[in-house]
Amino acid sequence: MSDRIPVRIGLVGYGFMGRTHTNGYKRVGDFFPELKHRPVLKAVCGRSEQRVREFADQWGYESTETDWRVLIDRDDIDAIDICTPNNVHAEIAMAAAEAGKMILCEKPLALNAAEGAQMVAAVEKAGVPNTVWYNYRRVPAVTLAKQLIDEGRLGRIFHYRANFLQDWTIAEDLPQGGEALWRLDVQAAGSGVTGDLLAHCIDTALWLNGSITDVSAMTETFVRERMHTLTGKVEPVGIDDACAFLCHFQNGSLGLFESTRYARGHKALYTLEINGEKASIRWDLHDLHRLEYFDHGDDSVVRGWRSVHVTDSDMPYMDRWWVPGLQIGYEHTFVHQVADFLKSLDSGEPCRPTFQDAQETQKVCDAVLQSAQERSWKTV
Ligand code: SOE
Repeated sequence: MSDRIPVRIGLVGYGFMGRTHTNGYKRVGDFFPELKHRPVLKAVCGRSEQRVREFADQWGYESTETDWRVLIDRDDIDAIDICTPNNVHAEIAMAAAEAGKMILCEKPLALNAAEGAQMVAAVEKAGVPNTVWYNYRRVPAVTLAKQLIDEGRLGRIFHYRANFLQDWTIAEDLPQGGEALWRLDVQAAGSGVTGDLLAHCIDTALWLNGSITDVSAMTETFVRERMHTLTGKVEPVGIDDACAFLCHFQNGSLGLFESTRYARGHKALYTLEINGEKASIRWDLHDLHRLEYFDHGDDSVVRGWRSVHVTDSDMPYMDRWWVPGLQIGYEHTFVHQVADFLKSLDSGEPCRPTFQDAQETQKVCDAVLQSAQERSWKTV
């Protein structure tokens, strides 16, 4: 460890994402030993002094703060990791950039593209390394899909289809707002499934299939009023519970996206399918270590969908883990993102998606929400 360059992490927020990121920091050194940079769990910040201490003790952070401004001011912090609700990403990121800290920001980048633009300008002015945690790019099967597309194996792409389906907000008596349920509060989240779930699908799509030029969307809010945890009053719900949109990609292909938190029976079913002239691919988060592949070039008597078990050591990231046939899961995508971030510090190359990349997703989300509101096609 002595010859390693420490990257002293200051984590803001210790919820679900605080845990996934911290797990990534803790495991990366064992599985990517060649990296010159190494994360050090320097400080975690949260508003409740007692709970932030408990988190620090459990996960191994050296110190705690209850004010993110104090954390950013500390000389012994190199990188700020933002795991807060969406409505404070911008303020924290801009202050961190100004203080010259590296920034790792949980998705989505911002509440909207106007805020995102300010964040991009701040990191570019400061010249600080930055990345956004769109972790599904780093599922080995999804990274493999990217390789196959870039190798031209699919040929011209005609269709891109993606869904992200959940069912956890169906109950009408589920409150909105507060620590666990801020995703239902439009002030904290910015939007509903569009910014939370479709943003993942859009990020992957832009990466795999290039820019989206225009969109036509519909949204619905099925439960229009919910008790607000913070005010104790029944208040209007401002988020989209479901959203579906059509789009054109720059490369001429057509896109179809759907997301909802009202698909009874589905917990986190992210699926994508891409149909090309020569081949098609299909992927499903519930079976994340498999990539379905259909190659029209196969001999017709054996032609069909193959289910590629993405575990061999020549598959993306898989030389780091176990032996062929033994799969990895969700948490490893965060280990991969940390590894790629550290690698980018070693090489000086950006770690994608950068704030600038994530801002493209933000622009699509804005166009989707605007299109749904105005019931018309919108240019991104
Ligand atoms: C919402 O339920 C959520 O936790 C998202 O916020 C995450 O980004 C997604 O990966 C899983 O679902």
